[in-house]
Amino acid sequence: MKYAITLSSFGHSNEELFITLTRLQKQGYDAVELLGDPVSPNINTVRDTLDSFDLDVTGISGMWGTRMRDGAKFQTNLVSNNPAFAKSCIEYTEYCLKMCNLFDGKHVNICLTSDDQRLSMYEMTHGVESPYEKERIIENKILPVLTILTRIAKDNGVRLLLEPLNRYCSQICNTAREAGDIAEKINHDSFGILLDTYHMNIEEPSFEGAIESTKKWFKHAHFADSNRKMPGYGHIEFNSIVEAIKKIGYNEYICFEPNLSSDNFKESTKQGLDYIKKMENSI
Ligand SMILES: [Mn+2]
Repeated sequence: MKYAITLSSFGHSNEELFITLTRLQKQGYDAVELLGDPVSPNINTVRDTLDSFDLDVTGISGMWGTRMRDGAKFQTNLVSNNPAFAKSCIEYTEYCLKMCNLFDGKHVNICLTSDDQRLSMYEMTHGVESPYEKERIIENKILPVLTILTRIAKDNGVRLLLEPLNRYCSQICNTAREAGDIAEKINHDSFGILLDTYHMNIEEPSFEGAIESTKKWFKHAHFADSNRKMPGYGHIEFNSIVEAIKKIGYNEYICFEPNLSSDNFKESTKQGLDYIKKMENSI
């Protein structure tokens, strides 16, 4: 297995990229995952800096849903009732796919967030949309968009990976099973699934079952603990997850995607990495 971490996790630190990468390489990371940030990309600077390190780029994490960038709201929702906005979200994804190609990355994740209030939020009534209505949205709105984006991914020599999110982020595609159903319908080598332990911990009946059921499409993993910290800092039992991933024959990257803002982040990125590496070696 190889190990990576999302650079967006260090956004809070205002640390220079060179300093972050120097430490990550020393700590034993093999790669980093870049944020698909169209607001302050500095792509050439990032490329030049990365060139002086022995670190690969796994791929690009898209900025899905609503984020604050440079004090302004940045929104990307692939499921939108506003045609002009929906078009701009497809263009944004294309930007990420091209960026991925430029950095020799393998994939771009996509999450199915929506600006439709009924679909975007987990409301007091719980489970707002009926399964039938969700199916209708997937057939009419999502599959056509994913088909276009998969073609663009193929043209750029990279893969589009659908990442299920927990219910507090989106009402559509919360589980490995739902992602698997979509993947079967797209049925393309340039399309796959990314599973994230933080979201799985909320939505899946079993980590092992989720991983096993998506083995045909499983192309990447995000690791964070139950509280979004580095593994070992919350209460997820990672042993069974690492075992299940190895069992399906996956030996690519495990990419940590922690929120490091409340930790001694320099230490925790090392401790979490060592914790999982040790686990992997003992299985
Ligand atoms: Mn993730």
